[in-house]
Amino acid sequence: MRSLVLGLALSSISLSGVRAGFPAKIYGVNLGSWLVLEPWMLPQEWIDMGGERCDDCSTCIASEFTFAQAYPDTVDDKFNEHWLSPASNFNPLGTYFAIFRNTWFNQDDVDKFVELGLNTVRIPLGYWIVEDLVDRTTEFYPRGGLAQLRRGLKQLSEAGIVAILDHHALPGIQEPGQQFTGRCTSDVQFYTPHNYHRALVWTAVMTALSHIDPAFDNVVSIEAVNEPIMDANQTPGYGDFQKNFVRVVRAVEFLLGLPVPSLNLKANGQANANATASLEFAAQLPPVFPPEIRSAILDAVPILLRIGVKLGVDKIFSHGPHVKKEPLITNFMDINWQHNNPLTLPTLRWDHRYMTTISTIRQSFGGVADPSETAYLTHNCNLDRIQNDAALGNSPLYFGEWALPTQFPATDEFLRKWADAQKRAYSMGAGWIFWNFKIEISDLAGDTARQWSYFEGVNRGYLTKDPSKLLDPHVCDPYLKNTTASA
Ligand SMILES: *[C@@H]1O[C@H](CO)[C@@H](O)[C@H](O)[C@H]1NC(C)=O
Ligand SMILES: CC(=O)N[C@H]1CO[C@H](CO)[C@@H](O)[C@@H]1O
Repeated sequence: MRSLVLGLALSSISLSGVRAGFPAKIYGVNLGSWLVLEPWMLPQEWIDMGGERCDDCSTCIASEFTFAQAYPDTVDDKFNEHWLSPASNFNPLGTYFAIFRNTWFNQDDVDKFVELGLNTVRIPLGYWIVEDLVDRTTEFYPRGGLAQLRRGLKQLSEAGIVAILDHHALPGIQEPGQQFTGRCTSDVQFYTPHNYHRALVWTAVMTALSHIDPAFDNVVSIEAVNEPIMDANQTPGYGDFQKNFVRVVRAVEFLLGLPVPSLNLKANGQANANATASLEFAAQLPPVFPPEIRSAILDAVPILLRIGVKLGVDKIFSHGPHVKKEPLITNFMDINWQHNNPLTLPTLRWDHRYMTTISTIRQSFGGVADPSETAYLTHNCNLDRIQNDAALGNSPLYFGEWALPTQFPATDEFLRKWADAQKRAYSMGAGWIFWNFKIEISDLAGDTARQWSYFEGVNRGYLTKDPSKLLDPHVCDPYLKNTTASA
């Protein structure tokens, strides 16, 4: 379970003057292991599907890639069952067949989010959800995820919950030996022109769908890259990729008819009722958008047209007006995620109006605090991450992944305190998103859910039913370092 050192990831968001659809305070959960499956979170279902367990996840069927490679004929059906198929799920009365209730993400979960006052979800996605980007001679992934994403977004939207599309698993793999990249391998190829290009095409497709497809109405933000390698010396070109990510988002929006005030671009008069035809004007984008941006958008057009046909929604592309909402909020790991001179946001001044931050951090708890209750609480009660990031322009900022794992056996009493201390700290920023909404409850999973599942944390009383509340608002009083400003 090496993935358990995942720890805590920080993300920061950039706002476009107004909060384009984000709640005033983000209280959310990740929909982890839904469209990017990490077997450690549902070990029994994974075995039942035909997967395997091994210490080094590159040596057995322990990721989506190796699964799809091993079961080319059944992989799509198996994953569709995991995702939950709407076609087979609803009977004519619109109620559920009980048999499908145990699939990973369904209406019961959405209802629970509402009951628990959650207002945001972060949805980890693989590049393979845009199926045309997959080179099927060397890359193996299930098909059908996009229909599920649309189905889930609609359910969330009806519940008033906004969504972040998180590019969690990148083409070429962005980090070695991790299930969350979709393939456990030491062969990391994301940081290459070919794969940066594919990630930009993905971004263009997702940006266009976010504005055009009514199913994407509650999408407020797209995250560029989840958890790149932390040593910036090993990620050549990643800074430029992040700039290009913003440029692609803004260029697509401009072509669809939105102004880009920071670039002095007024609403585009050439945008017309045919969205894909509008995007084909990418060839004539102003010079502030380099050739790479134009080619990414032009490559996205036929993909969008095929998506429309395949999902039977091609009419969405020809019924304008298409831009119904604020510009998307571009979302990055914060600057402190990487070391060795990572790109800092100030180099992106040209788009400052829309993007105020890049953010990055991995905090495996061992590196930050000694394995003791006091050290953990002292650390979180005096967390200076938000101020440190703000000093580097990485503000506003939300905490994109957090949970309750410990490097020592934790008592219930400690978990209550530690959940409170974390929520207290993270709420001083733009808010927080827990990893994960659920974890499988099974013998094989053992007690993983106790420290990694939001639902289970609430059940066991570590987390309050109202996310804005703490069990003990004074949890930090004994731990505050009185030299630092306390809140
Ligand atoms: C819209 O434009 C695309 C080209 O991007 C074209 O293939 C399609 O036929 C057009 N649709 C309509 C309804 O005109
Ligand atoms: C670490 C420390 O000295 N904390 C103290 C800060 O102040 C509060 C209230 O005055 C004390 O209760 C803490 O012990």
